[in-house]
Amino acid sequence: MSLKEVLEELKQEAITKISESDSLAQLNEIRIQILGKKGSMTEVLRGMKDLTPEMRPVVGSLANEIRDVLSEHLEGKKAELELKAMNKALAEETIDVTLPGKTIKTGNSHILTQTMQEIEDIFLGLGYKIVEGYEVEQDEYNFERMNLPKDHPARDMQDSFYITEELLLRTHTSPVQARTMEKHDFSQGPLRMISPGKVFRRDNDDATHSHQFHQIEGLVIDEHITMGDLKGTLEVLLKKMFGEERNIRLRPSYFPFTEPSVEVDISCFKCGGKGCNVCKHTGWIEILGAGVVHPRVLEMSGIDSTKYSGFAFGLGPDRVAMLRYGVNDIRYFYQNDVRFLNQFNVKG
Ligand code: FA5
Repeated sequence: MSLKEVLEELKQEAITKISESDSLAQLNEIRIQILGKKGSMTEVLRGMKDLTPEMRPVVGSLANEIRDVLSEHLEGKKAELELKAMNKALAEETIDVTLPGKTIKTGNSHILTQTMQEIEDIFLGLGYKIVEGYEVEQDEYNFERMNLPKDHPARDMQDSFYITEELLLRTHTSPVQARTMEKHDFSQGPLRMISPGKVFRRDNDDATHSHQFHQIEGLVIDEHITMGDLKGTLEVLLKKMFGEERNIRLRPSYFPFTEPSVEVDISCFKCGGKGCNVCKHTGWIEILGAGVVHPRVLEMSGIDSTKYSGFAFGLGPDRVAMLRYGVNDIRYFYQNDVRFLNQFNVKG
């Protein structure tokens, strides 16, 4: 067989091998076998030295031609196999976008936050502003300006955590009254505010007492404000919170910063007033302390008590939430047990 014929045969064989190969690795193997340094093509071309000088360029150019043809076939097959591999991978990695996704647990507001926000919304609707106070408060504002001078016996009802003699964790939200009153400009209209926040007392923790709890202070100051305005406002609040059919009752009480002072009860929402374990068989549930602002409190904050009067109240949202949701121990609110807290996940 002449060298030319050998080359032609090699070409045909190589083309068949290339077209039959079914992986990139195999194709690479074939390329080395034919065109590599020790490949069959190189082997054949070594025989060129035995050719006549006239035949050498003829066979040489044929060899180049064959090399080009085979390179083309190799490239073509390579592209074909790469495409096949990519399509296979795409088919295997297909994502079904209709499958349900992983649900992410987002948590929810604490039930006390939800309760306070609900109360805030009611008062915003009545035209009140929301004021924030300081949790670390001066004795001056927590007690003195609330008409509780040093050595006043009523200070015993609200024993505090002192940081220094003059600095303490506030025992109620009432100091926000003084801080707001002293800044208020009556030429801009009456003062109507609520102030929600944390308060602290040296109470022994039990089912209805916590050393840290919440209060929402309310204060309205204008000309001619009376106890009637207080009653009407609280009626709106408590009916919205506990139901339209609730009645409210004011009982005389004592706070140094209000005169007269009252405790406010609502008719029991469980038994409707007949008497049950929730209302301790009285038909009524105590919900907040309130009263007409003491003239001395107004004067100490620079307000003319002969012209202006006002009402104030202090509500315990922890107790409101306990009553509304039948929680029988206030400490559950502060134990961060998700089994308890998740019950109030409004998002479900
Ligand atoms: C006061 O703190 C007054 N500053 C409220 C007030 C404001 C009266 C304005 C008049 C005018 P009292 O100590 O009663 O009042 O507390 C008010 C409410 O806070 C109570 O009705 C109760 O709901 C809640 N509370 C009091 N102590 C605790 C406690 N240890 N744990 C949980 N809630 C409490």
